[in-house]
Amino acid sequence: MTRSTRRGQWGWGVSRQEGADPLIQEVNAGDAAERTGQGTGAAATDFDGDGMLDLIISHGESRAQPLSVFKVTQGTDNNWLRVIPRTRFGAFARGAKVVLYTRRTGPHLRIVDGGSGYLCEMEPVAHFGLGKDIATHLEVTWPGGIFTSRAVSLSEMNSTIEISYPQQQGETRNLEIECGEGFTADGNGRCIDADECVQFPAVCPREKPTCINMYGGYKCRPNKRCNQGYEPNEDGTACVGECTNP
Ligand SMILES: [Ca+2]
Ligand SMILES: [Ca+2]
Repeated sequence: MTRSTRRGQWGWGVSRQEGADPLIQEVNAGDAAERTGQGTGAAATDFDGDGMLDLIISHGESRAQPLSVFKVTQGTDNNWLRVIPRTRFGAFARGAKVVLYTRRTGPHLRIVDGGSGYLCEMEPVAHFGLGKDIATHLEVTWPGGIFTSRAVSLSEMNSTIEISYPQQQGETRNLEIECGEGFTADGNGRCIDADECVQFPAVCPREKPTCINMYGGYKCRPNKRCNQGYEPNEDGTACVGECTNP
């Protein structure tokens, strides 16, 4: 969405920070400003197959206008992976959940959904932009719960991987599973959180001796005594009411 002002063409940007609500702020559209386009919709897809998402904007709600295609010109040496799960009939598997595990940045999640916007439809592909990170393991869960997992080799980085519908539940290719830091493989080919507090009882330093297991990691906090009915908060800086089961 854009609007014209005396200062130029402005639109809205959305950015996300972990653990916080999305931040919505007005930004200058810069080179993406289209003063004459009757904008009606947009879709992100890898239009030219170079592994970077391009933006296609359709125009002309009430009259003919050409499409606009914006190509990304930064980050051309970053790693990426595109994953296409299929249904048992070979169609794009809408509703499939794809989790990609990496060496440094933990798991990345994509849902292959309907992806539809007004007069546009997103591609049914799980696209992962990885920066300098390397993918190691891939899990796909189809609607209905059937699941498969496989290793991702170095030679498969920066490519598109097709995932066919498994012949049987829990079909797993390659038993050498590398889940990345903070995760470990279970017996069914899934990557699960490693409980560092149990695996390494002395993992926390003396000044913060209490270990709190977290998804993909752990935290250490100081000991704190609380009155009956209260418990330390996550950081050990205050006492809060205990959660009780009804
Ligand atoms: Ca592209
Ligand atoms: Ca953990």
